[in-house]
Amino acid sequence: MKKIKITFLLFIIHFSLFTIFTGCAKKEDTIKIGVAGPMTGDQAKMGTDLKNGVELAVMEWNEKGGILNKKIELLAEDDQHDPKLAVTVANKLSNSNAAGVIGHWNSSASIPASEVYRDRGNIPMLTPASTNPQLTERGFENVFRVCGRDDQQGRIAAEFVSKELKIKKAAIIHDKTTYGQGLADEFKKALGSETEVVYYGVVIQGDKDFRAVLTSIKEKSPELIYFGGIYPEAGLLVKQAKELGIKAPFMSGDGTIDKEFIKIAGKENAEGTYLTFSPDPSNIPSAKAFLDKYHAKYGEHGPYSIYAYDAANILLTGIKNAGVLDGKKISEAVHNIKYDGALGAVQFDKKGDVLKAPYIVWRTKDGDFKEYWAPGTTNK
Ligand code: ABU
Repeated sequence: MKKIKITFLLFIIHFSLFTIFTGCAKKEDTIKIGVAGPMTGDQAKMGTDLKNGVELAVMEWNEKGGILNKKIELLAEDDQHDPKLAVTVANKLSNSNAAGVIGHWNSSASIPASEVYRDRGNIPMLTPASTNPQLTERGFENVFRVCGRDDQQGRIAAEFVSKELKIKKAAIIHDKTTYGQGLADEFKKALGSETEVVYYGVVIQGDKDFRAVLTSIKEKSPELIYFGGIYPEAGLLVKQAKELGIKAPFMSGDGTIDKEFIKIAGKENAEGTYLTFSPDPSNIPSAKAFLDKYHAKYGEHGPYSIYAYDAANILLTGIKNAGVLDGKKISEAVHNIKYDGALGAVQFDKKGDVLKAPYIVWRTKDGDFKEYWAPGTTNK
């Protein structure tokens, strides 16, 4: 009887170990990468653009056989642009053995999430969109930014306002987020002495009624209103400013340059808004194949779809070059890449920032965004 019991016990142990090992082996049949951003909520359009760009890159790699003889599996996570949720998402992706992550979209999510990825094995994190300088100023070896920085775009916005528009009185508002406040402050810092800041104030992200702030701004008669923030609030600010009879043009940054902004503001109200962003990819020959594929599969691209696509391709090339699923080694490989992507040549400096990040000024016209001004040029 005792012998039967021992045999039965051994069988159970053997069966459990077999299940565990085959289960693990099954999980390791793929190489996982994460994509994280605001997939639901008021900024869901940005998360979706991000996911689509990454998904397209993963599909192309899988069609060519994957990496290291394995298919790539994409894990999409929603941080709802919430810093605490971003940490939860980062832990979840780390627990799932993601070899790298494309994301997050918001600087306020990317900064806390990057600490998790670093602490969980230097998992490389490539953000296509987070522009706050602090992200790469901390010297993390696993953090990369495929886009530019707010000190760069704030400077270009300020040069345009002071030197090109020759604005004498400007109002500045921001949404109190890492990105919004950071950008507004970079803009303020870079303004020439010829432009006086007659109002500096805040709005709360998620609020819907900005009439009190706008009424205070109107009393100061600024010639331009600069907003550091994202399109849901930017759209309402522009709409309500027009309703209050404010004639001063609006200016904002890359967080506002999406058709959702025009939808929320209303086509007529949005007309003449200035925005800083990188040049139009439709004029970049290397972007054509990506844009054609993206449009056929998902419809119109968003501002950061192409950045997400290039970021995913760089990460996957890094994994291939490293030859192992080790965060430190993949991060090192990404640092060494000179990538020729849809956006052109991409290479990182020691901090993980791109070597080149051109910003220009766009302007809304006829319900769309048009390139308007580049540093060193004039529209007069
Ligand atoms: N740079 C656009 C908005 C995303 C962020 O940096 O928070």
